[in-house]
Amino acid sequence: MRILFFTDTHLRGNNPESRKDDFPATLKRKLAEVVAIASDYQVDLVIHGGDVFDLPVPSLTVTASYFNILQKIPAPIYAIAGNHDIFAHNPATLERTMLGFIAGLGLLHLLVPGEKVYIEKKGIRLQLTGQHYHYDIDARDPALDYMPSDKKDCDVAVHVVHGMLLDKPFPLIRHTLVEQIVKTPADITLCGHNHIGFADVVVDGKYFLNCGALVRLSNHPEEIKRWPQVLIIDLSGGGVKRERVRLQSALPGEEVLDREKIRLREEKSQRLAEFIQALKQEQDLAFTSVNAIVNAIAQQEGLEPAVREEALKRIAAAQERLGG
Ligand SMILES: [Mn+2]
Repeated sequence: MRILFFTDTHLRGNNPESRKDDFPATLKRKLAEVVAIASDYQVDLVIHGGDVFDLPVPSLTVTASYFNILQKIPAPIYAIAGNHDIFAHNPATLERTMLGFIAGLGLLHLLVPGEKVYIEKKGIRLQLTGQHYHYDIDARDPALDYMPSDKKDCDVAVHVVHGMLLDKPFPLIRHTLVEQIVKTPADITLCGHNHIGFADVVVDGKYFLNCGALVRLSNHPEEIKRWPQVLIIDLSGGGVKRERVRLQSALPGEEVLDREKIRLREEKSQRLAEFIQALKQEQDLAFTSVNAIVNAIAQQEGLEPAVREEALKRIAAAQERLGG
């Protein structure tokens, strides 16, 4: 049994700010290549890790132009919803979204959290479960989202999640670490959401895989370096053979992502840093001169000392609020 996993396709009808190419045309070429890979590898099953669409309700024309290609995949597609597929990070809105509609038409199958699907092909029985993105993911007990309740009546259990699963800690981003979920009953955990992906992690015969997004939306240096790919998992012979297939239709990051925008952003933040530094240096001087002005006014107007002191006190408080 062979599985093709891909994730974060962010189907949309226009260009992200940082892309220099015709993004919808590129997307169509990539999807056609995914169809070809699925066919070449004779996959029995395709799994999408979420963020199928870039918006919960893209236009009908945009949807048709992409699903016209995706429906040629010669195997069933199972998917979960990513944060971009739903409104307000709430999977309860799925029925009002394009992903919900597409699933209603039978163009793909949406996994239902907590429900097991069994697929049997070439003598292998697979248990498939999934978890959509939701507002509490990576903030509550990871077992609730990243682990199926159990593995039952099957050879291999696969669990798919759209969440920030990382192989090592990353500051400032709400995430879940692989080491927190190594007790999962699933043999294979497939993850989307983290577009950069990570190298395959194997712990005690359990596989934690994220091959990265099919598209590069941001001009982050990591994205420029990265090559879009899909993951082929071969379960025949009792093992879990993995192959990352790089998309030949993808172009080098430098050609599609606008470095000029990065340069401008870096320049802007550099200038901002210089400006803040200059402000800090000026602050003592400015502060002294404000005090001098208050003193001058107080003297000129013959104000009572208490008034002058109150004014200076308020200026000091304001200075403190501004961070000294
Ligand atoms: Mn995404």
